[in-house]
Amino acid sequence: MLDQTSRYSDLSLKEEDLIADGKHVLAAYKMKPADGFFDYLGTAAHFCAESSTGTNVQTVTTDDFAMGLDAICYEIDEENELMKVAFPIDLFDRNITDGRAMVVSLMTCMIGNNQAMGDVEYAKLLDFYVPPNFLRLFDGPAKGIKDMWRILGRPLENGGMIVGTIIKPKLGLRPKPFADACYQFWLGGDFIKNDEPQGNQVYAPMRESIPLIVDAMKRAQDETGQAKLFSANITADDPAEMIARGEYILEEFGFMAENVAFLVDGFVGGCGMITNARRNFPNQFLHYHRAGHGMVTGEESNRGYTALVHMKWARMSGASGIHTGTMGFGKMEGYKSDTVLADALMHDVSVGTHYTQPWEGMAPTSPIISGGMNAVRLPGFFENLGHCNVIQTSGGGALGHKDGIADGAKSLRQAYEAWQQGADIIEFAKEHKEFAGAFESFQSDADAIYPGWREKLGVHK
Ligand code: CAP
Ligand code: MG
Repeated sequence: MLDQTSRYSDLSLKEEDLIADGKHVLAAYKMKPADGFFDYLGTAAHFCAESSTGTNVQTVTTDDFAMGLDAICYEIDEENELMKVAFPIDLFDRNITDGRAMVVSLMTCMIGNNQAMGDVEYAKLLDFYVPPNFLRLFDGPAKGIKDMWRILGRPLENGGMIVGTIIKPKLGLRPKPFADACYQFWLGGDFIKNDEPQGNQVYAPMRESIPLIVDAMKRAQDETGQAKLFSANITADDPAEMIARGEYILEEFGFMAENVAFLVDGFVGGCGMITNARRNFPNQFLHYHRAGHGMVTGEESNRGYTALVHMKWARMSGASGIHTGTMGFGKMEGYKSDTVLADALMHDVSVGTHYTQPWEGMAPTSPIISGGMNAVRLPGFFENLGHCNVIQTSGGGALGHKDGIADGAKSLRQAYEAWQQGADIIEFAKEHKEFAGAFESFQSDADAIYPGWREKLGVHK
């Protein structure tokens, strides 16, 4: 196989110069060469060829102009299996409709054919940097958590936790019991989402479910005097189906259209599905569910990309909110260091694992914290994250509360309020029965996090 080191690597390049120049997307990979082919730099060079202008042999058609678009390996640290690549931004595809850039083209080059090369044992995209002049060509979010705070009458800065749930069972609930559960949750909570597989199943046709959900929302708003929010799943293979679902849902919500977000299963659906929703329904909060991401983002996966990369792509594609995980406090894999994910989504300059990214005013994407959470687990989560400006959804953590769904919702809000106030959690629980009820409902969590809680709360069973 052709050794392409001289053409596709240049270790004299300086990262700060590449950033100052503003003409390259920079990418850090964890990479291990397969045995029997090239040395580390040679493998990195071949990886760059396959990710930009080359293949495994020299082609007669390549001219100087094409070579100017070569992706270049500019740094390696073999001992730490690290390589860094500079991709000229002119490699990437642009819309003929409006000249804007597209995430799918970044993915095709940065984690496309290079993911299964015979001479590369593995390569995983760890982090990337986009120069501001290129970043502004991506849509970015149209709506965000601030729009939810505005609807809920909260402060538009630090408006705090959106108290949410996912109506369980994940599948199998027919329209009336589904809507009844919604009403109950909305008596104490703010936000309800479809679970990611729920849509238009034969036992719960959307045309039956949505009108009942709208009615439940109206009754809960009347009962509580507070606005309520729903995230309806419009995920579908066919863009026309997605648009038909979105239009139908907006028609049914009518003057409450601002109260409905659109849920899209963006990992399995792909970035095109996110853009279809983002560009056809720019007035709706775009809720990105990431089910399936674990196949590439998991720590044990040495291929694909990290959750950090996933979050950055989601913000660039225009997600208003994306599931960010529970940073080790819930049921899914996660790490306390995952706060870097929230940073990449929310801030105007985010410090990643390998690059600091200026977002130059691109709207933030709200972290959606979900997966095995409940009122007992929440204070520890907030302590680690350092704030509560997130959308939080607890399915089992609300619908599994011993005193019912409304009390489950109230327990979540009380957990948030307790942390916000810096209160002693057990003392706060003594004064708030729904919160105390969560300790009794999720006793193994309470035992693990607050040993001795039974005596302190006077619970004897
Ligand atoms: C949470 C959830 C979400 C997970 C996805 C579930 O339900 O509805 O899909 O949060 O994980 O089905 O597990 P529970 P992530 O609250 O009952 O666990 O948010 O990490 O993408
Ligand atoms: Mg789910």
